[in-house]
Amino acid sequence: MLRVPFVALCAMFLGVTAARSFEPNYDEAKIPQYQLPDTLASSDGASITSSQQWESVGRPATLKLFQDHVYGVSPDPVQQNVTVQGKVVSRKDDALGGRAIRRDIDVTVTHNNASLTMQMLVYTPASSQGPVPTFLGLNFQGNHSVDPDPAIRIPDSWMRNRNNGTTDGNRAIEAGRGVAADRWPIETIVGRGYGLATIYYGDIDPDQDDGFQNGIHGLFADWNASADPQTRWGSIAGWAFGLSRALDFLETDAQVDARNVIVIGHSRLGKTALWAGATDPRFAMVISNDSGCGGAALSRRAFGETVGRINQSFPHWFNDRFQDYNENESALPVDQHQLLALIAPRPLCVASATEDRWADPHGEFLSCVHASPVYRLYGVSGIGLASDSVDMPSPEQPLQYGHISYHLRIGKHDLAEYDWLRYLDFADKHLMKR
Ligand code: GTR
Repeated sequence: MLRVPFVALCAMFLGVTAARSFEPNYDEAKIPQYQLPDTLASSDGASITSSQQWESVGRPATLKLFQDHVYGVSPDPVQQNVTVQGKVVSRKDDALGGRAIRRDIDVTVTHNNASLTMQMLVYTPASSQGPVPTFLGLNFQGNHSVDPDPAIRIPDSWMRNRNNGTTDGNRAIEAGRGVAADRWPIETIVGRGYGLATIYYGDIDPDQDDGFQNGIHGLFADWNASADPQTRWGSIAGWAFGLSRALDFLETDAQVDARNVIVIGHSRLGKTALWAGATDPRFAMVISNDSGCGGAALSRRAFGETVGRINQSFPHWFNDRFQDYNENESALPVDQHQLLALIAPRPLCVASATEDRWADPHGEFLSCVHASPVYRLYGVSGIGLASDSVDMPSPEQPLQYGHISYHLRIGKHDLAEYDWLRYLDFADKHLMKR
């Protein structure tokens, strides 16, 4: 038997508990002193003063920093000869009591003779005369969870065991039908003249640390092997890649106005929507709902969830280099306001919830403020407050003055009808008038 001295045993125990016990900071007074990277500084220190300069110098450099230090580098679909094909599997012209056309579509992504199929559920208003602006969002629990309609397919890809009767082990089952309908007010969306397309995020990549074996990562095994292990794509980048391939298909779809596709996501999928919007300028509008750490919240504030904590819980979401910034946020060459800046000048919604302190609502709002200078390069305002006030707006007093919308809903971490109504208003203002 191996004898371990008592002192060493105590030290081991303390080490383990120290690694596991994490006390989030929820006190503004205890936020570390920090200085944000200047969004408009180019690498030689000169200031970027025009949208042309931003697009030729600032934007590509900022995007590369996020690839190299945060989300990872994804394969280039053109260089990798990726093809995308859609096949309508079922269609109902009088869904939702005659209000919508519902289609269930297989979207197949092919690379090197191997393929991955994402099941996409698309609703468009039954009354629409032509292609409509459409929300595209990933869902957590399967397409069958967004509406109780028994005709919607149940995904067969890996799902986290929810231990609440809606899954059987790692599989989705009938009992999950409609369980997430509150998050997807489809009748309201189509009633306002928009389409909704949604995909179960596990169809793109399973949300587990599987070492690049499955899902979209697995489809690019050759590319992964040749990529830098420090910087290759994590799961957020994988899900965002899937959203872009979904958009490839929507560009060929007669019922969707592909010039007006709005990418939306909640929580980890809000982080994903932001990265999709940053990497793919074809998304006309971007929505981050309660995205928090690694999403809209400033990392340097280390308020609620921190970089160290997120990397400990979800090491597969980001690239491996992001681990260098655990408890070391100020060493990051970027912060999340620059992620929002990559979306300029497109309309962007950032939303928080009062009880969602884990996601740092104030840090999400400040990101909007500090992204605004890039919007101004395009002659539009960002958050649209006088002299970029940093005062937190009151709950449920949405700021929708400029091209960045911010609101703080009263309630918990969720995607609620209140949030959707704000997004629809903002889309009406910026997209419907086009
Ligand atoms: C939490 C995680 C958050 C957020 C959330 C979610 O556990 O700490 O960053 O992404 O999950 O996606 O539901």
